[in-house]
Amino acid sequence: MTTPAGRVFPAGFVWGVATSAYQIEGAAAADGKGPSIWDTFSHQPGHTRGGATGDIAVDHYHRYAEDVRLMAELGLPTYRFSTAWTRVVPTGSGPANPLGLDFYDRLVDELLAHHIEPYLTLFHYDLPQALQDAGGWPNRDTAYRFADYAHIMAERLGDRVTHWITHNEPLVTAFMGHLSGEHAPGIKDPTAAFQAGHHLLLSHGLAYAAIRGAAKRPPTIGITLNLTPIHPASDSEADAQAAARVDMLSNRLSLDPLLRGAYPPELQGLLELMLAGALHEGDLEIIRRLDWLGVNYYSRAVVRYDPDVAFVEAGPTRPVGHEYSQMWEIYPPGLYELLTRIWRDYAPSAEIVVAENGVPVPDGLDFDGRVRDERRIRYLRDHLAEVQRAVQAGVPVRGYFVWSLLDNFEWALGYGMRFGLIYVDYETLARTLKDSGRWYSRVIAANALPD
Ligand code: GCO
Repeated sequence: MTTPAGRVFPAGFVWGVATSAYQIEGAAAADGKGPSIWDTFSHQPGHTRGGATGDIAVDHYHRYAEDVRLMAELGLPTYRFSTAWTRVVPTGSGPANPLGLDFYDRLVDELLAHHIEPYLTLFHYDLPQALQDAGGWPNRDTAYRFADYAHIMAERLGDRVTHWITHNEPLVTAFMGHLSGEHAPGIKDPTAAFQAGHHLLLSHGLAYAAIRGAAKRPPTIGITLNLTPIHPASDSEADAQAAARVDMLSNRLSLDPLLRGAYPPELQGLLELMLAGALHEGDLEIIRRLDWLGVNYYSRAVVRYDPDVAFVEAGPTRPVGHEYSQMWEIYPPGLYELLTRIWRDYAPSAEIVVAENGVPVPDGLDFDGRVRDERRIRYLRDHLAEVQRAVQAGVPVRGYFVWSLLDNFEWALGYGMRFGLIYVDYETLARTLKDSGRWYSRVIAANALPD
């Protein structure tokens, strides 16, 4: 059997799947784990759909060995997961909890025993509640506590873990956590949102240095950003400007400091106001430390001018005649647009990896026990074709991770959204490989898209 050259990925292309601690682990108070802001937030009424929490999630904490075996069956060469800060340092500062560290030690060993390379994310939204009580991300001190935690992790696991991710989607924490309030800690305060964003980026740079200082094997350290092409709803000048403003706050606000060492000059006035006292001399030098950039892509946004929306004066629209998933428009060319834009606008020395891509599909077990999630297969195939197009256009994309390995806790949306390559029965917690999982396994084995 031959594969047409255009369907083959570059040699050494990194294939993986991604998860995060609070979304899968459960065991919310086991073995000395402290509470995080997501434990608090999900337990307060009205924050999550159906009052869902991550108390049990998919019980990965107790079933990790089974989950690693499933990954091995899929032929996965890498696995991206996050560690829960409050397992390791229950109150966010002070001594480490040996039992929490032991869990990640066991997980890493289990992965390596199955020839699966860990990609370890240090922060995926679950800030220690004790640090929130002391001011959370809007408090500069939190950035230094994060670096201490990074040091502890690198000291313990840096002999076996090479690939590190400091933060997942810092602007989601900043804006959904501190402006819209849809995510923990549920704050609605623009100044807090911008200051949280700056301290998250600062803590990335501080953690970068901490990991380098403590890891025994030379690490590669990245950050993952949710990036979204922003398109205007019409040809009007007002819509074009609205799109540019949204782009500034959702994409350039993190890309520019990380890859250029400066905030977008167009935001100077706003940031002087919002970051008054928070932006210290030297911060931008610290932030600009990066070995690789993880691009999380799900969809584009189409916006129109709306003077009633604070700051951006722009609101979302849903173009008719397009395809939608349960959460967003399905728009594969957006991934090509994003990858080529990053390359064209920034030419980063940092490597580029697609660190999350996936789709919620309301799938379920058929009569014969199979999960026929054809829409997910189509989504993944169409997006991987766009990755290939970007590679052919000269963008050095090094890898691709599917969100997610398993169906899991989708934050404010609870368990309603299924993103997994593996189906989870939330009553029994039984795992069933979906058709998309089988399909992805073939892609990995061939390092190519099937015809
Ligand atoms: C995020 C996270 C994931 C989500 C996924 C689907 O993007 O918020 O990285 O935790 O589950 O993106 O929304």
